[in-house]
Amino acid sequence: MKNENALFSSRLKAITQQYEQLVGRKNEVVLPSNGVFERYKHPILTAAHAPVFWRYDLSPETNPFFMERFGINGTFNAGAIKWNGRYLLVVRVEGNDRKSFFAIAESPNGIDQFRFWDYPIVIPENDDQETNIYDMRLTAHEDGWIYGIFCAERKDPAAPSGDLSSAVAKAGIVRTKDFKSWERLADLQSKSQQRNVVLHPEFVEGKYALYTRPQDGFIDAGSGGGIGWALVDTMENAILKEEKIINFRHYHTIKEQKNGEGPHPIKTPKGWLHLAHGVRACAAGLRYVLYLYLTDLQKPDQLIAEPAGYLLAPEGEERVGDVSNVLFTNGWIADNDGTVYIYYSSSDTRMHVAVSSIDRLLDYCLHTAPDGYRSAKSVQTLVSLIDKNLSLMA
Ligand code: M1P
Repeated sequence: MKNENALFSSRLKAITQQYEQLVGRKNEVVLPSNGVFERYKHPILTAAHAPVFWRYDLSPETNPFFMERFGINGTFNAGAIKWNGRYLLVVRVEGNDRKSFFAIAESPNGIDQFRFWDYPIVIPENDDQETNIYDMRLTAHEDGWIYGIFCAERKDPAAPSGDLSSAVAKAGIVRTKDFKSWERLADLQSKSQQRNVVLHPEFVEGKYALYTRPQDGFIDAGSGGGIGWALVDTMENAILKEEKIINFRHYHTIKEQKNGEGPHPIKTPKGWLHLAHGVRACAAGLRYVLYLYLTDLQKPDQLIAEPAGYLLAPEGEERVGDVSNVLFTNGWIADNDGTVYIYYSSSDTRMHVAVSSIDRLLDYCLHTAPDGYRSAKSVQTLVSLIDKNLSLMA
């Protein structure tokens, strides 16, 4: 028992030290960048950022070997908001048991020192209890509430017996004013399955406006043509009546398989700036990348500009994780000085930040050629740039 207590003390000390070093570590900008955004060297959140008192029972009587009692598998796909001067992420935390839940991590500067609040968010359940919840988008709406829309996943009741993987995705809705107490509203009613549903921050035509992602199945977007747009009368009993596609999928692009709105768009002098994910299929499986598009200020459902290809794609260690070759985003923060913090996760495992500005992202959106959908068009774009540059260099 004496030895076991010594073991307990030394393990507690070592693990607490390791945790404090990790959480207090300064991040470092990676330069030179491509000019559009800067990546940071370290992930901002990993499974090891989960507090020691979440993972371990701290009593030597009930945990004499100081072993993990609640394993954390990943911390990813976080919604983001600036609140009382602090950078908050509502993180998808996944346990070793494959269940996801939400927990808030807070940083003083948006790029490092993210620390989880003591308790995860307790999301109230509706009668139709879901099995898994994940990927919350936060919107501080002009009605005064902060809404969180997330994927509520349940086993498909129509699945044949023996099929233990077919599921149904619906949009769950909660709202808060203090990030401590959360009110659960009815799930969004929709004819098709829905994931990546996002609330626009302003009323449009006196209604709540939603970005949607109609999908035929749990994984396949199928006949769902891309990112949708719908107006609903109320968030208390939100019903999707009419839905139209505003950002289409296309053959042989980064979003041929599926796409989905990221966080809610940022209002800029030149339009609403949108961040989304696009998915294509290849021999290695699905590849998820992030892209931007711009829509009209008065009519947020009208496309103004969309650069060809991706803004951010997995690099280095980002390529590897639970679901490899994936970048996903559902959070960004635009500061008053125009700085934009893009929070993205890699391979369903960890969180990162990339920093840009509204001016730079608008410049990228408005001055990068759109997709011509054929190699010949891409060559034309490149040749005109070379012509221009060679004449400047002559
Ligand atoms: O595993 C990659 C992503 O797969 C899904 O994305 P989509 O909604 O486009 O189908 C989601 O489960 C997402 O959480 C996950 O990161």
